[in-house]
Amino acid sequence: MSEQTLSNLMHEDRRFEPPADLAADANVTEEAYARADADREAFWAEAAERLEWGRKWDQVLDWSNPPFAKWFVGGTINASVNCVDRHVAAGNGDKVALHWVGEPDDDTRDITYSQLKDEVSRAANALTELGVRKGDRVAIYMPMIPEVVVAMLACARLGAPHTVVFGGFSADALASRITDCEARVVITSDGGYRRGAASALKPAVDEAVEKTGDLVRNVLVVRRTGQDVEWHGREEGGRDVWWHDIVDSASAEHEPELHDSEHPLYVMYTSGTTGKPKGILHTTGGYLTGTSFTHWEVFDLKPETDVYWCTADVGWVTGHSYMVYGPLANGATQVMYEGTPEKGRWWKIVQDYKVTIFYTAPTAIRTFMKQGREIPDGYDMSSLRLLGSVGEPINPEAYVWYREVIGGDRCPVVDTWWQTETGQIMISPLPGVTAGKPGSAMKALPGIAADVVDDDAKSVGNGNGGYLVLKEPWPAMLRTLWGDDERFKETYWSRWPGLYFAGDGAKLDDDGDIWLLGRVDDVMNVSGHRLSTTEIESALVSHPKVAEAAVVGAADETTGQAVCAFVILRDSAGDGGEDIVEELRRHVAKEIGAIAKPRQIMVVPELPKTRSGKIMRRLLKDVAEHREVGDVTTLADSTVMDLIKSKETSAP
Ligand code: 6R9
Repeated sequence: MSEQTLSNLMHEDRRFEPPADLAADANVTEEAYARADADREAFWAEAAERLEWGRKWDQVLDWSNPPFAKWFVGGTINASVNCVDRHVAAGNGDKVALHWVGEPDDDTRDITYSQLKDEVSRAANALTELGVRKGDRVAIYMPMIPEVVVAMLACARLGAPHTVVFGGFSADALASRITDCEARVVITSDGGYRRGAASALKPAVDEAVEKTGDLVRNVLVVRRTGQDVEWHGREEGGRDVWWHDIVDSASAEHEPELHDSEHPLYVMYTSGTTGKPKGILHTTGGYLTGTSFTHWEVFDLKPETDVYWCTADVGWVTGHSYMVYGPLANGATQVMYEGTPEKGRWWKIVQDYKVTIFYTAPTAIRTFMKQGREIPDGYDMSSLRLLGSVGEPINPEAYVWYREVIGGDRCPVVDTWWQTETGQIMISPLPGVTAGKPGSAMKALPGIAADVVDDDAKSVGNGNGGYLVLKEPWPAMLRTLWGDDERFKETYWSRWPGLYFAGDGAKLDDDGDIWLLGRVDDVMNVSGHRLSTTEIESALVSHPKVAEAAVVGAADETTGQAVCAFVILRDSAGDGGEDIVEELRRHVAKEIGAIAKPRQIMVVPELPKTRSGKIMRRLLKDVAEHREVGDVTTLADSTVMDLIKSKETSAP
């Protein structure tokens, strides 16, 4: 990728220094980089010391059989004890762990660490009664209610790896995951609230369970909405059990077993891929070390005073690492919200609970930009002190808007790059150290070795682009793909020996800071020029009338690929005016160059996104190439594609 491309992405050249008070009292300072470089294993061992272990490890890292890593070898630990019991034992039992906010107004619950410990213990006893034993897999398919956290921690307590399937996924998606990891128990709820109405979950579980033969022995059901459900109770030889029947009556005493550091903690299936789902396996000691340490480091968490809120759904890895395991292991007080981001609701929650640290995705930020700043301006968000972003590259416009409008121009923004596979944040500014550049995730964190390389695995050096790789193992790394070691090696480690290939394109700027450019499969080739989708999207979004943009490369007879853009206009732009398409094409040409001018621009009401906020470009590509639209089961809202297609047929 050219110099030109880099400077285009960097047309916002302001730098934001860390606030002086934050820097003065930061959990992690500049010296950490050198300390970690000097002895990486000692650095991670120190991070592991923050946790409570049964038996200490004999060896920090066993990398004798790459790419299969073992961390804290010989150590024993229980994740659930680290997330609840030890905070109670330390005298923090009355501290709120979760400020849970339901979607219906005034439907809230505050849950302290002691209450959480009792609930987790009851659930662990109830699961034991259902025959769940160490090593058994449990599928969880639930809305954002406290019981989902309880269920996960109860599984972790027993050493029964969970696999959480996002509640918006179809019965088919659930069935394939249950089958792949052979889950014998499914935990779900009758339904949940979405956009003001109760929607059902149990029927999808019934359908999925039917499809999986007699694999599933029990379905444990939380009553959330009270809607009617079809019921096959145990008394009539069925498999359904109400949560309130067996969990509420179970004992709140549960003696936890210590598990091996490498005992499987959970399997998380990655979405958006075709064919058999990839089950990312995370284990216990290293994962908990990596997530809890980075949560404390990157968000500068002060557990005594901070109120932390990560808006991710628990069905996504961010919900696992930075809503459940990281924050709870750190004894944080956090907000958990059941609903979707309706206008103003999030900001009211920030105001009501005096949220200090807020972590969300660029797609949400761009949606709020589209609605206009009047909405957040109506709330008092002066409690905020730090903002985080995850899931996609954050374009400079969205970064600056986030910082100014949500963060009152005082909060640093940490743009955190990581993956389901990495388990923990890998590349991010340190809020007390780094002068942030809008659009850049900056540097690998202390203890992490990242680089950008060319086709021959050579470092590209400053000022150049290539592929993002990780050069050294890290504690929360995936251990394998569930049941498929070969595919694990093939997918991540085969391109260049000894390097983990993340699948992302990236550039190093002149200072050596990293700019993520999206998945390498999102790189287009137009008349022999490599163009990044991120760059053109960023150019489109910098136009005052555009709220969001998605760009795909569609097959083109003359140019190989052609740029096709889908844009959502800001509310204030109305229909954009007659010449909007031409206006935007000219704008891209001006920002990047004529070569990047989209062949086609469609103004659309919505974009197809996964629940984690990633735009599913392959579906847009289907539209751009006039094909039947592919599998939409992983979309947060599967009707979006119909809207887009109807736009296409009505276009002149
Ligand atoms: C945590 C999560 C991983 C992919 C990753 C990359 C993209 C995530 C990013 C980012 C640029 C960031 N990604 N964070 N790209 N800047 N700060 O999102 O996990 O769902 O597995 O997705 O998301 O492309 O490879 P996951």
